[in-house]
Amino acid sequence: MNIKTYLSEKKTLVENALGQFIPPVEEPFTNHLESVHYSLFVGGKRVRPILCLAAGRAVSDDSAIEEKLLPIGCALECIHTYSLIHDDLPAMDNDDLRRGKPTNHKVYGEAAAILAGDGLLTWAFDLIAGAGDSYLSAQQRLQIIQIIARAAGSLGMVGGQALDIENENRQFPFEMLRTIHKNKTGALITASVLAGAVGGNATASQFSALKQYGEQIGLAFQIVDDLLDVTSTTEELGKAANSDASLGKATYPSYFGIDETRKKAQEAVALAIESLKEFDQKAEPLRQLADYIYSRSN
Ligand code: GRG
Repeated sequence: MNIKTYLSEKKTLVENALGQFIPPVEEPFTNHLESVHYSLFVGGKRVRPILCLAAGRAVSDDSAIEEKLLPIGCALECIHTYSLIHDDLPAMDNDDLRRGKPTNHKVYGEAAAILAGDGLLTWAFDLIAGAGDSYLSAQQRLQIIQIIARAAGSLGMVGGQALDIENENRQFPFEMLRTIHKNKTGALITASVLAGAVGGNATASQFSALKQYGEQIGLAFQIVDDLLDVTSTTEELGKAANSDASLGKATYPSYFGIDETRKKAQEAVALAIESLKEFDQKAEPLRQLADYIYSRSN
């Protein structure tokens, strides 16, 4: 399989589903919904939904499994987009550019940006709960809600973001950086894989292998993000380059230098692929996604 074609097909699938599942821009909430649509449809690689679909396919013989997982994938993208909108706010990273376009608060103002994030976060759980039984059983939806809520909340992404902000301009042991990355970025990526695993009826041993896979690609994803911040341009990234240093944030390259950091990302990718050794060819997209995460350019 060709990973570029795979990614582009799945991205289209996810974006069509987002168009179907997200409330249209209509009265009386026109302005609010316009700001929600702006950030959701302005671009993005859709990595989390694609991981969810690929994990479901890796464990399921149901050829319609990806379609059944679309509401979950879209919910993950809503949560991810909310986190980016809030992360860009002046009270957080204060960024002007995201996904190659002005950030939500630059276009709609801070209050509207906060509310766009709030709306997306809440809508995500409506989407999962409301995916009918023809998609997933009530038991599966409940389990998926818990996996995603835990990963997105105070013991996951929100907690990681809090630690990240508290520790700006501070020296701290590497272990703290690991904890920040694991929660801020890794938790939602791992949850994306696990939500797909639950939807695809993974066995206990498949679930635990996919957990390891998710943790390693989550780590690789953030290490590569740290690397791209120092090696790419703002144009290539679609967001400000060198923002970590200007915000006084510690990163993998600031502890290990660029070459050693690259090795660490490669090691994480290798461990992710290794954790899929018991899986058949249906896991090929997951294997190639791990490589893609290492080689991505934005
Ligand atoms: C505000 C609660 C809250 C959390 C914010 C996601 C996040 C936590 C902060 C974003 C800061 C950042 C750049 C993290 C590095 C990894 C990351 C999440 C990058 C952006 O994700 P991509 O590359 O973005 O998947 P696209 O635009 O492709 O969806």
